[in-house]
Amino acid sequence: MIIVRVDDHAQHHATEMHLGQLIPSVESPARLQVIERAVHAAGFDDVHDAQCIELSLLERVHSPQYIEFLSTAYERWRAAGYAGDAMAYTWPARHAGQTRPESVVGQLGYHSFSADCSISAGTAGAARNAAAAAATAATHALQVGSAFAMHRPPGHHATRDQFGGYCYLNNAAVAAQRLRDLGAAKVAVLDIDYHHGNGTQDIFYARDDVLTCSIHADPANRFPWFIGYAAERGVGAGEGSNLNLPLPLGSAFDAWRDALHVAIAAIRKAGCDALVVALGVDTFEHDPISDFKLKTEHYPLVGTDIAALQLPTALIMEGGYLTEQLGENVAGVLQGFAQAHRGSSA
Ligand code: OKP
Ligand code: ZN
Repeated sequence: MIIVRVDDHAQHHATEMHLGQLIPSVESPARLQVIERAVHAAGFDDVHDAQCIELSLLERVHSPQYIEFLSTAYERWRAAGYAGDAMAYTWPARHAGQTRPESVVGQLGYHSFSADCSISAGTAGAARNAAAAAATAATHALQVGSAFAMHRPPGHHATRDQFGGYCYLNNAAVAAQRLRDLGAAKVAVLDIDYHHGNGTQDIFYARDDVLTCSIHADPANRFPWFIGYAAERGVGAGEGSNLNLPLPLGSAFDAWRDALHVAIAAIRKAGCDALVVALGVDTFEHDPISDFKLKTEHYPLVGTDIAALQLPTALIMEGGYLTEQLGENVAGVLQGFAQAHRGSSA
């Protein structure tokens, strides 16, 4: 398995509105340091730098207007005389129109859906590097069978033109689009993060060339609250190409693994020829913001189950917030996967 690394991620450190208090985001630079250490210690030494990502690929996933907004928002915020990180405080009311305000403050509300993250000085660059790592991993996956994009910030909550949930550019969607562009006819995105991959669902909702599957905490009681329900199955040509498997709060590995097998069966049935795994390990029993009950010993089994699909696979880093065991859990998935995956002769 190829490991794709990034530069400059530590310059992204967002502010988070957490239940009435502004705190440094739990999606911290330290997360990636422990992941890098554990992946290296596990013996994965085929490490490649992320290659630059073309704007044209990014623009197949995100709106040009949003990409431009992301890269200039922090400077505009500072130039307007505001302190701290750029953060929204107003979102469109239910029957508001679609007007995009001119002010950066208004545009922050237009281009985000939650106040759990902000745009800091290094956010745009780090988000771009993460998307680049995802695209690079997808390319390697087609060439050698599998690759892991080892980056932050995560991406699966970012929609075509909104950030939120610690996510700015949708790395998994970029990987899926890259796989399509390189010739995969039908791509599956399997999202195993604790939270619903709302952005990925949204980006591909009307398309039948990308099957999106997400196993997550029931949104009736967890972020992202308004989306991620089982009844959401896609629209138009995309009807039947979205599979949500919400689970009750507190779910343990047995129930979680049953859902994984349902998703894997759906991917098989759809005849997908490449796979993107949105790899979050905030399903861990001691994760500070989640409540599933997966244990460290389960993560290699997760990797093994996914490898059974025997598809070219790009594994894309998402969430996981207990830095103590984060690295071990991520490396566990990769090890289980690598042992069971046949790879490719190409
Ligand atoms: C990102 B990923 C409020 C917490 C809300 C939402 C969770 C975002 C998780 N302070 N944060 O899916 O791991
Ligand atoms: Zn998550």
